[in-house]
Amino acid sequence: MSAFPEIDRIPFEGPDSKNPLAFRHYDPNEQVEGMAMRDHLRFSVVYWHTFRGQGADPFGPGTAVRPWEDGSDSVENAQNRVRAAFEFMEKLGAPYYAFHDRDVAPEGSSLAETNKNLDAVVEVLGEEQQRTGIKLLWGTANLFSNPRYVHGAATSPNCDAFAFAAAQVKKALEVTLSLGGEGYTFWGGREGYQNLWNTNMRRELDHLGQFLHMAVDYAKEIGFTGQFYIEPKPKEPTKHQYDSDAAACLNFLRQYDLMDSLKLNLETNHATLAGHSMQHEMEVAGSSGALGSIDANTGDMLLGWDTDQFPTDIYLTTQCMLSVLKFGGLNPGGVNFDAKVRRESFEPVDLFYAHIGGMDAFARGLKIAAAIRADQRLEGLLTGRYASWDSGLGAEIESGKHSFASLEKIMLDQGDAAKNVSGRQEMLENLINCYV
Ligand code: XLS
Ligand code: NI
Ligand code: NI
Repeated sequence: MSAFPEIDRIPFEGPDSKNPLAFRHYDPNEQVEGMAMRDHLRFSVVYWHTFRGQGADPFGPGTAVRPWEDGSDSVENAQNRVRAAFEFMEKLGAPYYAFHDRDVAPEGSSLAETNKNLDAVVEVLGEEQQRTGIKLLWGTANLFSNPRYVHGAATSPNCDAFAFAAAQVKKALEVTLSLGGEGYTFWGGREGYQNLWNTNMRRELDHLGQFLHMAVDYAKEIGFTGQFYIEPKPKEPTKHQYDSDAAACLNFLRQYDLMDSLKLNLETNHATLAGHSMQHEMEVAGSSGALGSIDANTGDMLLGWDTDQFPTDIYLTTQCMLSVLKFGGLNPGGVNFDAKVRRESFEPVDLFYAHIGGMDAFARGLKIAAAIRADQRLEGLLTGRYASWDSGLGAEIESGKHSFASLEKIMLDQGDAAKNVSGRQEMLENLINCYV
């Protein structure tokens, strides 16, 4: 039985198409900088929002109309949902998906029963992957919904919560491996604090470091070679999440000797909640060789919480794709739509409109970014700005030939620094707008 009987495979129809169920910019086979768009963008659909989101908010229950659901929390319903999800992804033409363990299968009354439920659904996930060729971008474990994690998982004051989380991640890693997952993500969930009076921060951070080392060790043990990611977010659900932004995550990874094992999975709405732009976060991660994957979405500047909307802003996607190209691409990461349709967009077809819009916005951003790079004007201006470091004194300093004393001598002789050149911000902003 089809879950989306009225919808065919979404075609690419080009920029002039008026068909709302067609791509106008995402042509998976189009070559950009010598590689197919499909391989640059590596689009991924998230299971939690797209197949578990009901549209509930603090003021009212879910509104989503999902005819394939039987309303129960049974394994059978979960298995049928998998078939609906793969029909959706296949019709959309998304090559990847991502899920939390608890998105796909219901929890049982014990860990053993929960694992059994998960296995039963994972079997269908495997079958559907086989049937469609759709792959798992990354897996993850939900270490935040169950009340046992009320005070956190790896950072809980209750060592049993830590132990249960360890068991859960162990299983999630096994499942990710069995499905050929290309990565595994740690988003902090409730790893943070609401109040410092009841928090031993140092101890909690040490535990988190230990937890991640256990994950890395277990991955080695079972032969999981996928990429691990840590996903920054500054707040929600806790007041302060430990993985608050890219810089905080990098500091944590360095402190606990995990830089070689994890990269960052950056999410746009989390960047803005942290008071940064996504471009800032991408530059911070990329500059440390830690740009892993992106959770593509957008917030609403007038609301100020994690609204996880689908990205449609071409300026934003252009910035993202400029950074992606600059730092050598996302593979094995991808553009993962950690985004949800609005509560008011409750029909199944809205899931298509939302993803088509996001994919087209990123495809356009990719094409614009490639045009900016091909033109080399931006690059030329940037190179020129640092020209003083390319020869003479600058080159000598960079190569370590100088000290405070030798530089003092030079400046005493010279009397003053050479004149500065304008930063030309407005000119550069205008330049970018020539391509957008
Ligand atoms: C929540 C996070 C979450 C992660 C996966 O804000 O974005 O959805 O991506 O656990
Ligand atoms: Ni996310
Ligand atoms: Ni989010």
